[in-house]
Amino acid sequence: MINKNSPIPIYYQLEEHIKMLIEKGELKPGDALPPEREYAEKYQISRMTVRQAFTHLVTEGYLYRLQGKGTYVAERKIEQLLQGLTSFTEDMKARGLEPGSQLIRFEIHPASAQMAEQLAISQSDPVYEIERIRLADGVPMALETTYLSANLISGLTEEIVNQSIYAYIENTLKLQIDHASQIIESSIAGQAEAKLLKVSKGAPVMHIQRNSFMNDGTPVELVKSIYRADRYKFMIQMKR
Ligand code: 16G
Repeated sequence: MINKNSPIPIYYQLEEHIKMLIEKGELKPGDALPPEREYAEKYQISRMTVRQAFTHLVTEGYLYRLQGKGTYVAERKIEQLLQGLTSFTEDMKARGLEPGSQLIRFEIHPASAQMAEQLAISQSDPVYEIERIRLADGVPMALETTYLSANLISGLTEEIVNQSIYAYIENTLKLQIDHASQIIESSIAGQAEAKLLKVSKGAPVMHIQRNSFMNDGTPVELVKSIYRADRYKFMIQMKR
């Protein structure tokens, strides 16, 4: 399996081998990997090389380390297509996962100057601010803060936002969400969000801002989310 005469670096060969075992399901999420020493002896390579391969796989999200315990296979990441404008509820259902929300905050307050501009409303107009932990099969995936004009998206309740906001907008209010822009930035989890997302402080996360609009350009929502980078990846198809 390891070819020492190959121009391909040994750590890379080991990485590919471990990835293959994960993809084939021979190593499953939560499984412990044999210790570095065992790999080193088995393939007659240095422990440094094994460590280098493990470290890359940790960075790529295939493995994770528990201090003093060892290295384990991580959960598979959810791959989200960026082409469609879908809701969290739709995304999870399409994957056979149970969508859920844990409501952290449900408030209505006057729009700040900045919020009024983003939602194209007047300053002091009422704005909903809704903070939810989004869950997939009960596991926190993202922390989402949604801002909506309370005059446009009227009648929201805690019960509604525990379900799907998009379903309420489209099926109950009969407003059509048409297009959106989205910005994705890398970051690390601060103390508060780490606790809510059940990751360690400093864990990699992605900050996502989505501005959604109706056909005529009226803003529908401004959403600021923090996604777990160990559970999510984004895919976009391109054509030249
Ligand atoms: C997604 C959207 C968010 C939208 C929400 C509606 C991203 C980054 N964000 O999480 O903008 O408000 O879905 O979900 O994809 P819901 O209909 O399940 O409440």
